[in-house]
This record gives sequence, C-alpha cells and structure tokens, in this order.
Amino acid sequence: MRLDRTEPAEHHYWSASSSTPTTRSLVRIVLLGKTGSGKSNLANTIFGEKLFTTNHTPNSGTSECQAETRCVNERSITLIDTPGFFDAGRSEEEMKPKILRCITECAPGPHAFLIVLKVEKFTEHEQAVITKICQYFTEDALKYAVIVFTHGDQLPKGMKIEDFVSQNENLSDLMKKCGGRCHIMDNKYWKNKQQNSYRSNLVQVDELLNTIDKMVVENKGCYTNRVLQEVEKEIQREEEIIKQSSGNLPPQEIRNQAKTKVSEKFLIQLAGTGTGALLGAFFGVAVMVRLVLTALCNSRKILCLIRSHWNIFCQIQC
Ligand SMILES: Nc1nc2c(ncn2[C@@H]2O[C@H](COP(=O)(O)OP(=O)(O)O)[C@@H](O)[C@H]2O)c(=O)[nH]1
Ligand SMILES: [Mg+2]
Repeated sequence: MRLDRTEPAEHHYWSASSSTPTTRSLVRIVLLGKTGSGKSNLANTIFGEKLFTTNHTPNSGTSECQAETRCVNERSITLIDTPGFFDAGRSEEEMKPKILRCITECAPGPHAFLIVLKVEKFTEHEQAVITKICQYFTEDALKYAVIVFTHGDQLPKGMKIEDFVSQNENLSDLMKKCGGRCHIMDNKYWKNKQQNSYRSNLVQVDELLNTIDKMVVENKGCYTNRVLQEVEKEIQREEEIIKQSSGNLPPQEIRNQAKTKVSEKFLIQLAGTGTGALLGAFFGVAVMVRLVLTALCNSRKILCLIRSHWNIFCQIQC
C-alpha cells in the first residue's frame, strides 16, 4: 500500500447527484466532535502532513474552520476541520460565523461526516456530546457519518474498537445509526507501525478511505439539503461576479473568495437565527431547514425594500 500525499493537480467537484468515485474526484470530509477529541491531529494523520492547527492546552482548541485539499491514495480530498460545535458553554456570537464558514466550505454538501471521539472512560460529559450529536443528526445525515476514535493506544491489548464500543449502550446505538462504520487511529503512537498491524495509522487511514468510498457509492454522491444547495447557488453567483471583475484569478482562488463573501453575507442575513437552528439546518432537521430558508428569504425581501426606498430617495434628491 502506498500513500500518495501530494497537492492535487486539478479539482473536480462532485455534484450532489454524481455517482461513483473516480480518480481525482474531490471528496469533502468534515470532522466533528468536541474540543480536544483529536480532530486536527486526525486531519494531519490522514494527510500525513502537519497542516491543521492543533490544540496544546485543554482550553485552546481550533478556533476557526480550516479547510485543506490534498491527494491521498489517488483521491483528491478536502478535509474541513471544525472547532467544537457540540462543546458546552460556547457563545452564539463566537460559534455562528464558524458554523456558517463550515457550511460554505462543505457546500453543496460533504461526502462524509467524521464523528471524532476518544478511546476513554465515558463520563457524563462524553455522554452529553453523543446525546447532542444524536439530537442534531437526522437519519439522512447519519447515512454519511463515520465514527473515528483517536487515542487508540488506550485500547487494551488485543481488543478491537468494535469490542470497546459494545461495552457502552449509547456508543453502540450511535455506531448502529452510522451503519456500523467505525475506525480507530492513534495520532501520537501509531505513526510508524507495520503495514500489517491493526495498530497502524497507515492501515487505518486506508481502511477509513475505503469505508468512505463505499459510502459514497451507496449514497450516490454527497449529503445535501436545501440550505446547502442555497449556499452553493450563492457561491456560484459570487464566483461569476468575481470572475468578471478580477480577470485571471485561478479557479480555486475565485472559489475561496466567493465562499468568504457568502459566509459574511449569510452571517448578516441570519442575524436573528440561533446556532442550534443553524446546526440543525446543516444536518437536515426539516423545521430548522425551513426556519433558515425563511430567515434568508425575509432578509432578502427587506434588503430589496431598503434598496428600492433608497432609489426613490435618490431620485427625489435629484
Ligand atoms: N496520545 C494521543 N494524543 C492525541 C491523539 N490525538 C490528539 N492527541 C492530543 O490531544 C490534544 C488535542 O488534540 P487536537 O487534535 O488539537 O484536538 P481537537 O481540539 O479536537 O482538534 C493534543 O494535545 C494532541 O496532541 C491521539 O490519537 N493519541
Ligand atoms: Mg482542533
């Protein structure tokens, strides 16, 4: 097995309706989980490069969404690292721009959600995170979810991750909801292990990517919903505007600028919408999707009204 981790020469975006993964198809993967679960280190393990900012003290986790694209095993992969969306005690002002940034990075939708957990004794705090994940993830979104455990070295000798999961009812339940998709790594201790060893990141990354390939084929493409599609439409509109105004920028740069514009614009348009509703809309909760779409629609109507009043005012002044 050879891990080919280089910058991809070109990107092909999968549409929501595309089917089988082909060489160089771009796979969008978002990493979710509480601060300190090992998301940023896991992203670095998958890419085999230190690209994502990691957490050195318990309270200084990843503060922004970070997206990077690389080639791994002939697949073009975008990893979207997130701050702890399910952490307790984060303020709305702090989290909202980050959730919106994550949604724009994922648009028109991710091919996989990695739910990152640690191999550790399950306290009330860990249970609360799983309960929150189960609350927000719709059945549809769970079809695209994979559980990935970090801190694999904590697993007793000879034990497989499935055995560990089976010891906890809530964990078993979550794994069942994720179609039994579950993997394990150790970002610190399983770096240089033998290729034939269970306790080897090389083996585990390969297996994780195979699981994602299989899932993408079964799901016939990426996860999406009406909010993600609305965001994608808006990004494409912005891309056209940027293309016309700024000459020969590379397509990736145009897309990045458009994504920034759209997340800033949506942050203003969704001023009255809470983080819970945004997360719910991201994971497809029907009520939340409707709520966000209505908020966007109302805010656009208000903007149109302000614009037309402003035009009338200017005409009077002239
Ligand atoms: N032993 C061990 N430590 C890890 C592992 N993954 C992450 N860590 C450590 O856990 C802390 C938090 O990791 P980080 O990736 O920043 O967590 P994040 O907040 O979820 O992004 C850091 O000090 C890492 O060195 C792992 O698999 N094994
Ligand atoms: Mg992090």
